[in-house]
Amino acid sequence: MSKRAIYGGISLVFAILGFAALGLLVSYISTLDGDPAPHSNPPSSTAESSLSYSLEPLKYAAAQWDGYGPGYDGAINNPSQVWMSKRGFIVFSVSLPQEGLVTVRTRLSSEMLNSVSANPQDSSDVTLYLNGESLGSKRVVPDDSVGQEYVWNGQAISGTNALKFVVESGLANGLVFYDRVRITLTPESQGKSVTVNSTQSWQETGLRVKQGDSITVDAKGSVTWDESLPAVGPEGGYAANTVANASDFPMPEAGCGSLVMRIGQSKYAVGRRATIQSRDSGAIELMVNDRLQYLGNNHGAFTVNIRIGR
Ligand SMILES: [Ca+2]
Ligand SMILES: [Ca+2]
Repeated sequence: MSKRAIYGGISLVFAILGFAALGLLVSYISTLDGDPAPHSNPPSSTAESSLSYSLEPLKYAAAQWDGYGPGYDGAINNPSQVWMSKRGFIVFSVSLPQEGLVTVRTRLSSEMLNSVSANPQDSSDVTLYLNGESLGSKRVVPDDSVGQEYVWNGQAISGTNALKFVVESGLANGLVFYDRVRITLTPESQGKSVTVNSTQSWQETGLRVKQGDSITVDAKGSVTWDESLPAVGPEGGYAANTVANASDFPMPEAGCGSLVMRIGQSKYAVGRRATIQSRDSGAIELMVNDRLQYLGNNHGAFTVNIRIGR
């Protein structure tokens, strides 16, 4: 066989490989034309009560970007980067079995076409919306082909949840995902209902929390904390620190007759509704914000629902 024939054979092989690669690219692009079906993996782990999910960036539910993208580098089943240019949005859909607190984390940078940048002006301002509600904006690093991890927290619903990453205002230089979008759901319990009597000091709820737990308290009802004044709801009346002997109140900075909470050494103004992160581990106690020595002339009670997320 002549040298020329060998080279001819080799170029033919390269041509075939080239056509095969082109075919793969075309079939990939065609998958982007339609709306990919909403996708979420089943829960991949259950650590205590929380559930974990991961979403592949290429399996988005909807996307629209100026210029180019979403496109990808690497293997379609395991891309090293999924990128999109300038302004736009990408929406992921995830089905959750329960409502609860969610943490969303993924590795991001802005997107420079065929280059990297260390210029802060090449960052992107990325806002994450969960079911239409903003979870806040992050200024993500300029495209460095590596990215950094960004974390958002929100309140998810039971059923289908939409996660929409938006680059629209401020610095708008596109977006790269280097990783799956990882979601941790901490289901919320239905909560416990307790009655807080206005004539008693700190009242045990029978619930205990660990430091860092999230506690949501809802209260209704009315109490009279001073017989010469109208009854008040859980938000109370004027601030206790505007009356005499204010330091005798459990929380002088909270309203007179309002609902207050104690966990370990820390106290929290609750009012009609509050979500707090506990600074201590301990039992949850509640009372009406009134001076301990003047509880006896009070009337009424609050009905309180307490939910704990971890
Ligand atoms: Ca790039
Ligand atoms: Ca009183």
